[in-house]
Amino acid sequence: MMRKSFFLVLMVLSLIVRGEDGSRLWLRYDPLSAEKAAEVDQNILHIHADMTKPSLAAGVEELQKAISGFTGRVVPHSTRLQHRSVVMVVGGSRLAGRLGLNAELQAMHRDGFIIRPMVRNRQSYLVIASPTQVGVLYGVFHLIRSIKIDEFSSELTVKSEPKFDVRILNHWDNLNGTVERGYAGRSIWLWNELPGILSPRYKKYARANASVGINAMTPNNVNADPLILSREYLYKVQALANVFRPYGVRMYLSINFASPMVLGGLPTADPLAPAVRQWWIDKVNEIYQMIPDFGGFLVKANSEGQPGPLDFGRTHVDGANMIAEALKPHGGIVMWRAFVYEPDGIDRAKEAYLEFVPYDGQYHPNVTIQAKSGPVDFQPREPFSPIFNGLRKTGVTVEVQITQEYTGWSDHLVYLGLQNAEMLKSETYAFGPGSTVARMTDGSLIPGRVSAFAGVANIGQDANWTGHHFGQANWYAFGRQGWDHTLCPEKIADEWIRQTFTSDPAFREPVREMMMSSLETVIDYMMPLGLHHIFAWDHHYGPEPWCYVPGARPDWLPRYYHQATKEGIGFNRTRTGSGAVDQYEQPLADKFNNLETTPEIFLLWFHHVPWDHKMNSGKTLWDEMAHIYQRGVDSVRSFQKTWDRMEPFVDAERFRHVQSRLRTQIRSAVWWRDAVMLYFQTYSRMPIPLHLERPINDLEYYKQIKLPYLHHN
Ligand code: GCW
Repeated sequence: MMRKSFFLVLMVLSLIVRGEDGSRLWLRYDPLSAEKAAEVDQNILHIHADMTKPSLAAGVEELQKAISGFTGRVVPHSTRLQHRSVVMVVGGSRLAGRLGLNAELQAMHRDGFIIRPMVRNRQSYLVIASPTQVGVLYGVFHLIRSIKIDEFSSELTVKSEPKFDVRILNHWDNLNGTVERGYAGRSIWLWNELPGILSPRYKKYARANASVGINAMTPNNVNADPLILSREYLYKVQALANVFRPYGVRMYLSINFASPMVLGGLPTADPLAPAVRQWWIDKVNEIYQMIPDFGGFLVKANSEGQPGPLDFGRTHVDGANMIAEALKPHGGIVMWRAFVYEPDGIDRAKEAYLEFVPYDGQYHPNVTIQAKSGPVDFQPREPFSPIFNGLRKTGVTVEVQITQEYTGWSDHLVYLGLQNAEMLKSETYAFGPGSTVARMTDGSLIPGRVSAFAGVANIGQDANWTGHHFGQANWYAFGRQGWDHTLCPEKIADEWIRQTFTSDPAFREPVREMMMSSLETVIDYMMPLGLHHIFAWDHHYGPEPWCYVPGARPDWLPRYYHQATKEGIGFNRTRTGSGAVDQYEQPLADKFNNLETTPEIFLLWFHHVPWDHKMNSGKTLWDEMAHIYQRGVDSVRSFQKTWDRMEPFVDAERFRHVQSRLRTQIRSAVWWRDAVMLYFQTYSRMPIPLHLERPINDLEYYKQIKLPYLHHN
């Protein structure tokens, strides 16, 4: 009794000292209800694992930490198999043989795991087994999660395998500590301190990734500083890789295509020049000597001013294959980005397809073409990029954006698990029905190629890692969807809420509902009906559909995208316009080509539509827009009300933090609604329906908002 109350006092004290800053993410191991604690206490008395294996040792540490947090009891590690043990088993080991698991494990994905109750000699165990140590660690995290979300029992039986082989976070972090499009403070990589000083955050980061199955990362921006490949920086990279290794997070690097010139002093970076090819071979060998399990390179070439093979009269295939050849002997891969567009093109949405699809079949098998999910640029809503139905013999990777560059930064509550799911389950028809974007990229339909899912990270130095507490859900969901893209986003949100806040239905249900409507909400108040890229210049936070910057590339200006005139609005991508519809497979091409059959969510993406066009609701296009913008604003107001009702269930610190951000979000939503409607009204000349809210400022006011210093770091 004494011990118990002492333990409780310690817990409370540590909470007061630590505060509830969100730093524990979804890995919060707080005391369970007596009933749940008893269930754990009865079933998990010991842990048995080969502690010489680093990932198993990490698994034991994690499980001990979790259970002592849940029940106040330290579960001992035991070198013998004992009754009611959690037993960690790696395929091929003597133990796996004794338990008769080898054949089953051999047939599994290397990261997959099974959790299964087993009885041997009248002793019962809960076995966590995988072909690899890291797979066992994934199983441990699964077990911990199931305790938190009430799925645990002595009969827990699971078999789980990832859908994508590479589940990778791309950090857009610069070596000087700033983060491109980062809204959670400065970079977590303290390059100046490395390799000598290892921030405790590195291990926490790796552990959080492992808990959701993320197994790869690039620490540096795709606008890559060549310095990353210098010997000096490779030592720093190596130090990070060593911390990540037990957690199964493999190191990849973003590289600058001109590195042989900048670092190597060569006169060219021409991918066909023998000296250049040798430079890459030598550099890759050097890296593998330092980091034997190095994953490969991510390359942004000939895009937004980055150097690339086109600068030397070569193609993307020449560039990608040259680097792939250097990596191949080591089993490394090249993730070659397809985010390319030229200022003179007639339709930016068509360009990646035009540049990459003609070479289908020529890329080496260890190359994957990494394309943003939509054809333009991470807008609140886009149709899927047609490159996913164009490339049929090449590995293709979907890149999603976890950081909220175009969805209100870390100020707005937007659950992106929904956006990922919408993209991944889009039907491309490339090989007939069932050819979803997920199956075109996970290796099911194009076997023998790289299978990967990439996300641009939203992580920074902020105590809560992601700026907004609900931004954590986007990191979490990315990992869970990379593991299993068939998981429903609602289930993922529910899991996250239960682990991060509470399982109490009075909290969980309304908050889940809020998350589930949050994507539609941001689309409503920013860019509904297929509108896109009417963002303010450079910062991409607020609206600036009127934006004009003398001398700027036309495809960096909103007019290029909305094309508003007195007659109507929208980008004509049909056969009478840019013809982008024909980059889609039938029946989609015809469907998008026809105004009547185009889903209204993509109306202005594919069509230039008269202001008085009759919508499905019976309203004119103009009235419909007015209603939708208002709906978005109303919805954010309802989020505020929902959240305020949640006060009794949340610690004061996180409660106020989210509350203050919802206030910012409603101000932004009103700004968006007013600015966009007032601006387009100068074309439509139609009134805002009288029963809707009136704008609170005039257009001139909104035009003055410039936010020149609107950068979070
Ligand atoms: O969305 C745009 C961003 C750039 C980014 C680029 C890219 C890293 O505005 O900041 O650069 O995309 O994806 O390469």
